[in-house]
Amino acid sequence: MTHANTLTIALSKGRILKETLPLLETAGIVPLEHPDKSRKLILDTNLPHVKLLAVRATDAPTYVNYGAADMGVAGKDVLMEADGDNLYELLDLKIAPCRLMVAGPQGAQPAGHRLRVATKYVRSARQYFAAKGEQVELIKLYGSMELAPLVGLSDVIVDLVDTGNTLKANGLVPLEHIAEISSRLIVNQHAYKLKHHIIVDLVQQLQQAVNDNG
Ligand code: PRT
Ligand code: MG
Repeated sequence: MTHANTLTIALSKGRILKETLPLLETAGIVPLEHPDKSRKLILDTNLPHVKLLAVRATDAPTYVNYGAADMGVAGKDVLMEADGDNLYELLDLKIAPCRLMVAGPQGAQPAGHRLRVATKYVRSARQYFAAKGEQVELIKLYGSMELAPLVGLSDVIVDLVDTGNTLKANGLVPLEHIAEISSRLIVNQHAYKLKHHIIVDLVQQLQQAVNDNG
């Protein structure tokens, strides 16, 4: 865990960061340099005891789980795939919203084999199809999932859908809804005990900022 008088917050770079900064600002935390423009990975803020870490979206839960960051912001999709024994999920920040879905060609039918599912979200996909009692073959990919059904690597994909434009551009359609996704505020359980005051204070301010947001 980080020093008792400091608070370290792991922020996912990319679209989550963009939407997190205004919330933090409403809660009174402003980085001294813009995280997208700076090459620094540890950012000082206007509050001397608060530091921000710029991490890859999929890594945010890891920093918090091990206590290298006290708190963090991560997509629910990432949290569902991550080991989070030492985490609490404190708040739905309602940012970066999207849906985890099964998608594929219109009327996708397995052709004499178990349904082949390509996805970055192996754990969520396994759980989803197991709950339906459907035996599937999972193929792990790290990106561009939409390509898989087009070249016969898989029958369907499990991926995030927002506007649906990416699916449409590749001739795919959403088939089944798995989960609503948004970004969550997470905290290390040990830090939550030892820095209770400062954390509860920040959570209250962020809750207010989320409510103000809509
Ligand atoms: O790039 P890197 O691998 O470092 O991380 P990343 O790509 O996971 O980061 P980033 O910045 O893209 O943010 C990821 C987080 O944003 C996810 O964990 C989600 O919680 C959230 N989010 C919200 C999304 C989307 N909406 C989204 N639409 N993440 C990804 N997408 C992708 C989706 O995978 C698909 O390729 O956008 C495409 C679909 O968008 P539409 O609008 O065409 O439907
Ligand atoms: Mg991305």
